[in-house]
Amino acid sequence: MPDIAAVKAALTAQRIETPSWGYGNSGTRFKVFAQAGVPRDPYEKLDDAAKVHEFTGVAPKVALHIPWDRVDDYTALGAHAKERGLELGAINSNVFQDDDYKLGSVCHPDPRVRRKATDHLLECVDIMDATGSSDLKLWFSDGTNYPGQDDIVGRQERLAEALAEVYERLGDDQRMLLEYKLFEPAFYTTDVPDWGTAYAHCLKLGPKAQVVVDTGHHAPGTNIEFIVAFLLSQGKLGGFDFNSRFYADDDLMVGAADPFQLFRILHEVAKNRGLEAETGVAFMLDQCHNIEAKIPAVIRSVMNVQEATAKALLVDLDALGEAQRSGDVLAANAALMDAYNTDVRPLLREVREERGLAPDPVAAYRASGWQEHIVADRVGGTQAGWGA
Ligand SMILES: [Mn+2]
Repeated sequence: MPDIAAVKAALTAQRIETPSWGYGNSGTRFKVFAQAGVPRDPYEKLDDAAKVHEFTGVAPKVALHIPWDRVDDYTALGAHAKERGLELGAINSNVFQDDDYKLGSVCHPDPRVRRKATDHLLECVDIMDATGSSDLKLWFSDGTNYPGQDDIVGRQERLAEALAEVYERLGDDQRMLLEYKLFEPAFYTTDVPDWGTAYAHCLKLGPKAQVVVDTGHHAPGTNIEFIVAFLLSQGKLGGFDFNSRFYADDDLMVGAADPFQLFRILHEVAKNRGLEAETGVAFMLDQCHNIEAKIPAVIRSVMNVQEATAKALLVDLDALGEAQRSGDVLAANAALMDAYNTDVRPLLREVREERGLAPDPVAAYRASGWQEHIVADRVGGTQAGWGA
């Protein structure tokens, strides 16, 4: 049986990075719903993220999105984070919200547009230098809508050229995380549609290029845990963008639609040493809270990852291995199901209390008065929002 002290130590050591955009207003392509008290700038987003860390104890890193989080002085933003016990995490580039990018960014047929897009990615590395961030997260909306619109292989070559230039610019302790997504906004071809394409580019680039798995970016029925296990075994899993999907890229709270899938993913992570810091797997959230209160939703999401991780850590790997070697299909499956069906909430409450945290982070947040404070205080100015 797993050693409970080791399980608790792994849960205490796990770090879950929250996204700056999860604190701002967001919506669908139909409507962005504003909420009272939402941050008006990246500094206020960090103030909210600090509350998530204060009550969970495992969320000190905050991912930024450029240009949504553009500031004049990134060193000052880094200092603001540090004062609140936070660090700035992955820098997410944005080459999808400009008229120039109608036909793509780094894969665009026009070299001028490709230059502009690549320059933005290089600027993101400059920002990483200032913030101390180690990860550049790349997601490209590039693709085509109609058969014949552009040359599929030609676009891959343009992509490879841009990636190589950015890769060369990375410092020794920096890496690029290449994210894939099946479709949307392009509907016919997407230039980085799947893990295989991302993996092939990363393999060619070198050890500082790794794949990021956004759990919402697959076709229905895709076995994400297989992808995770394979990438981990090849040293190419850079991290996760956790969220949850019922249909397409829903960006709902992680574990909402399918907590069993989240458990299966985290079982592969735990089993293949992905929870060990030196493996370098970044556990990031990439979610939008359109209709639910934002800060408690981020806290809930962190807890959902913790619960799935705790269950994964409770898998009796000795019993599992024994059953697998002897071909005992039912016993092997039972080893996973026993762990999945364990109520780990008492264990997590204990882990928190042992660290001096409240056992229920959502209740502690609600009792803290922070929500009332920001609603009263953040009046006037422009609220930060998705796409703003
Ligand atoms: Mn993502």
